[in-house]
Amino acid sequence: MKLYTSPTSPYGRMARIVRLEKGLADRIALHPVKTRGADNPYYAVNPSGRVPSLILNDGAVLEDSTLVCWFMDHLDGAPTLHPPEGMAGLDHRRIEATARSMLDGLSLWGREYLYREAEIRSATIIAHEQARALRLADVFEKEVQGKVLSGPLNMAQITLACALHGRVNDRPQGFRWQDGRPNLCAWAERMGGYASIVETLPPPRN
Ligand SMILES: N[C@@H](CCC(=O)N[C@@H](CS)C(=O)NCC(=O)O)C(=O)O
Repeated sequence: MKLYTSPTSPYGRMARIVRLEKGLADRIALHPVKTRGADNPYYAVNPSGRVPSLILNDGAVLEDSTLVCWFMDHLDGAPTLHPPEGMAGLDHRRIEATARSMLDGLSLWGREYLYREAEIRSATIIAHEQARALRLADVFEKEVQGKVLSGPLNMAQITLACALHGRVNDRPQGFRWQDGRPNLCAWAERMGGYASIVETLPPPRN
């Protein structure tokens, strides 16, 4: 099987973390790709052009970090990172969904800087996403003390880690999530104790 992702994608990082945590490095080869651009050869692999995508041995293309991570965790029939079925898994799913909401907003916000010149950036979008991200950082300042985020590694933690871990304060500009949030800082530091989290750190952007 082949896992396609860019080294900088936080969604791809989730898949790379699960691949390592589940001991799948020998069965799933990592294929680093560059996304975007006209005539990108990656479009022949995954027509949506998004990463991560996992190409199964029969050629099926799985895209979206949720599905890719679910598949890899369940491949051995003994999932360890996903919540249990039914209401027992609700709290895990609730926190994971909120972490994904933060990650989605941060990605949108970051793209204003990555792909738009200063003169065409939307101040409205930036302000909206900044306020959302900081509100959610306040939520997680409390949530990190709860069972789901302080217990054994799981998808909620991996999702939040990909939103925060390795991110310098003020990136995107104005995302000062570390300021006044000691619990969240301690949590992000604790996540740095996992080899899979450290090994998948995105390279620094200039
Ligand atoms: N919901 C998707 C989001 C994936 C996503 O947006 N990936 C970005 C990189 S961070 C991408 O592939 N962008 C390339 C493009 O939009 O063409 C997931 O969870 O995998």
